[in-house]
Amino acid sequence: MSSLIHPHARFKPYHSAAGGWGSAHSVMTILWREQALAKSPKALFKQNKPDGFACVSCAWAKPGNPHALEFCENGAKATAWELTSLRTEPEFFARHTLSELRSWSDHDLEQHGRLTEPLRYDRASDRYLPVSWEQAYREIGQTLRRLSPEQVVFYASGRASLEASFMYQLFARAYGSNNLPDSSNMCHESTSVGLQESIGVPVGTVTLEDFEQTDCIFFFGQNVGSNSPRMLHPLQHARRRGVPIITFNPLRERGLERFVNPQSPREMLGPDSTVISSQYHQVAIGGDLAAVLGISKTLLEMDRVAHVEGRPAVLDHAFIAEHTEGFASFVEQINSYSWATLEQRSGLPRAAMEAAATVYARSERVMLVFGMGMTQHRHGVANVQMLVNLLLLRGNIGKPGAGVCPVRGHSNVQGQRTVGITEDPAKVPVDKIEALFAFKVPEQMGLATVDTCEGILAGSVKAFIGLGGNFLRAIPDTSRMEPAWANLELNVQVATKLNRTHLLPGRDGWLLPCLGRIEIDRQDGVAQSYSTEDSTGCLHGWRGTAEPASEHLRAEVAIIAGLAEATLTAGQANIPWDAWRRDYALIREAIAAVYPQIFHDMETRMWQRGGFHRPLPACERQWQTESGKAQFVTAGRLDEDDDVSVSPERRDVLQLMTLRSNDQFNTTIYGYDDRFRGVHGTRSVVFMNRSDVTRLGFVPGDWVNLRTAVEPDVRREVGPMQIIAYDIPAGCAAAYYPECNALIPLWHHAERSKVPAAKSVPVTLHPGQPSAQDLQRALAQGEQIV
Ligand SMILES: Nc1nc2c(c(=O)[nH]1)N[C@H]1C(S)=C(S)[C@@H](COP(=O)(O)OP(=O)(O)OC[C@H]3O[C@@H](n4cnc5c(=O)[nH]c(N)nc54)[C@H](O)[C@@H]3O)O[C@H]1N2
Ligand SMILES: Nc1nc2c(c(=O)[nH]1)N[C@H]1C(S)=C(S)[C@@H](COP(=O)(O)OP(=O)(O)OC[C@H]3O[C@@H](n4cnc5c(=O)[nH]c(N)nc54)[C@H](O)[C@@H]3O)O[C@H]1N2
Ligand SMILES: [Mo]
Repeated sequence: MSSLIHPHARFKPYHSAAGGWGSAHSVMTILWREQALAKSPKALFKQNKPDGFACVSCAWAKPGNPHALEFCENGAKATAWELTSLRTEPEFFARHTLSELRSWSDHDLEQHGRLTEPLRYDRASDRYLPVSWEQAYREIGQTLRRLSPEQVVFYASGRASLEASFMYQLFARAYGSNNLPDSSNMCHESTSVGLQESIGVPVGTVTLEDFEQTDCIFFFGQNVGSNSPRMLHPLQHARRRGVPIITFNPLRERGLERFVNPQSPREMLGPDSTVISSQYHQVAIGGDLAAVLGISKTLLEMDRVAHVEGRPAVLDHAFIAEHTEGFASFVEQINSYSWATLEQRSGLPRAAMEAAATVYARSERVMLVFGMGMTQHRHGVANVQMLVNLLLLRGNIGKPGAGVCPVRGHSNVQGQRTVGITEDPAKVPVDKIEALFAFKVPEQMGLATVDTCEGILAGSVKAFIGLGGNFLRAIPDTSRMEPAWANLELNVQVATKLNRTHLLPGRDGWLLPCLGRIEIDRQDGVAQSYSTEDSTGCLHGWRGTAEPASEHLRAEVAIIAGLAEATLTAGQANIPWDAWRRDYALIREAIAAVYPQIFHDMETRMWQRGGFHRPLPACERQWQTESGKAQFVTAGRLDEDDDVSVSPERRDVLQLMTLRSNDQFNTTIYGYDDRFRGVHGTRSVVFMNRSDVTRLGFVPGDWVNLRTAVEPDVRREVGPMQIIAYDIPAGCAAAYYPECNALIPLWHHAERSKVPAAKSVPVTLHPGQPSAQDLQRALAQGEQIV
């Protein structure tokens, strides 16, 4: 793919805090470039406000009393990206064939602007041509009727509202399919599986109020400064109250180190930033199981000594006895590992684990925050459950200021699950759906994301409908998947911007442009409202505030209704698609009828200041697990991969994590800077420990290709990339997603949750050949590689 390297590529360590002037500058640059404020100057003031719209970026909680500007650098970028004045109209496709566009970068495709009209792929000219909405619905409906339901997949990316998501899963099921994969299959599915088993709810238990009451916060594998920056405000307040924050991350992420609030004039002009983490432990990639076992081992020992000396216990024995099961085998597991093993596998000295344990033991109300660094591993589910074990040792679930806090990704990804987007029919109220809508919910388990990919490779999946997202770019094993994907008989993509998935249209490709969340959604002349659920299980109502990017756009709700009406035959179900399309309050009524406990009185409650919380039994210490207790779960083994030497000094195979820069939202690439990590103008880099660089015979600045070190008969390779010597544990490396997705074998996923193990890909390095152009650019900059 072209233009991965920008003419101004350079690497320079970043010494400032997260937020601050760097953030303000970055926001202004993108607002200016997209000319977004010219079109909708008030939009930023409405972001995350009771009378405004839910930010389209991350799923972090929205406070009841928001700041004047309740958004962050990356939220502002996401808004500007959607409100851009630029357009990708039918004339654009008249000028460019899809073969040509496949050489464009992710950034250039989306940056060209908003899609404006429905399009259909024309094989003869290799172009998208405009069509009418009616033709699109009719012909897609005809094809769907011809295919059998188990051959069709209904993907959802995690942005669509509760209303659209509820309709989407109903459409799929009335049609006859539970094939409802979504982005959480690549994201927090390890959390949903792990937490459900451990504490009887699939979601986190922490709310914003808990941040005000906690006395200790642990952070595992989440990059708050780039990926949920609004959380820096409650973290900053917590630090000011003296709350310790203990971080486990292979990289020293700037947002976890220091923060200057860009919305505080005093802080912006003053010399001080808030130190966020009081302890920072650079655990090896995949080393967290061992690290938490080390902390737990210390706690056991402290408890033993306290008992001998007649001091108060360190563990909460009353809680463990009354509320948990599995403690004895957890203790047995802890005792089975020597400190030498735990040090080797975690990459941390014993003293580091003891330091974390000491603070944990002193604290009465501990919260534990985590992200993709935990879930995207072969041991993703075990990681999540190990974190819960730690909390259970001192009764840190089900009391104020304590609990588990997975930071979700897409702004409504948690809500989509709540209203039925799941491949597992056992997770939806089948009786209610059947009684209300007069159809039989299919009993067969549907396909999640990895299963869908396997089905596409095998040819058993013949049609794909995407409600948002960039599936073909976000999944693993992209160079194996792309050729298979081209065989799809039907490919329907509902989207706001052009992306690589759209450039492989299969045999019959449709591109249906929809309204973004920030835009006013008028049905029969009346502006509609909608709702979402954030990362803390809090539900909110929202309205768009900007004029639509084009008069031809349709709302996601309208598109789903149109497709459903054209597909389902009379008598197949009794669902009032047209009435729902005209009045979203009726959809919410239907949601409340199916899920009364959560959604009763939705129409008033969703407008309460700060929204409302869905009931979570675990918060009341009611454990809806198999045993009726909270569960200590013992991890099977500590090794991430059998293929990688446990001793970092001897590895020619490095453990690669693929992650986000500060200038992207998933596959949406806003730009080529990763300010906090000191990278400017390029994404073609691999971060390595200096000792590994030398040991493997390279010097910083060398160009290398990365090759997957397992399954040698399949060549998986990406590059060339330039080596940056970086502060990362020996034996570990990091590079950017989605460019590296071709390296991840499809089968290399978490046990049980099937989340691709994007944070632990065993790779080897091979001298790479930069193009003459790349070299010239790099030399012209005289760049400094540190
Ligand atoms: N601006 C912006 N915001 C976003 C997104 C975005 O792309 N851009 N994406 C959204 C989505 S969908 C999601 S899921 C979230 C993702 O947000 P994050 O969960 O922060 O995801 P990543 O950027 O992939 O970074 C994961 C972090 O885990 C660390 N890590 C990797 N491996 C390990 C490990 O083995 N152990 C430990 N302890 N740490 C590890 C990495 O160093 C990195 O800091 O953000 C959401 N918000
Ligand atoms: N290697 C590696 N792979 C990963 C990850 C990783 O860390 N490493 N992270 C994984 C994670 S956590 C996730 S969540 C997935 C993300 O996977 P996806 O959710 O599939 O991808 P996105 O990049 O978020 O999708 C971007 C596209 O969504 C469309 N879009 C934007 N807004 C709207 C809207 O309002 N409506 C509609 N209909 N379309 C819209 C635009 O056309 C845009 O091009 O990727 C996963 N893949
Ligand atoms: Mo995600």
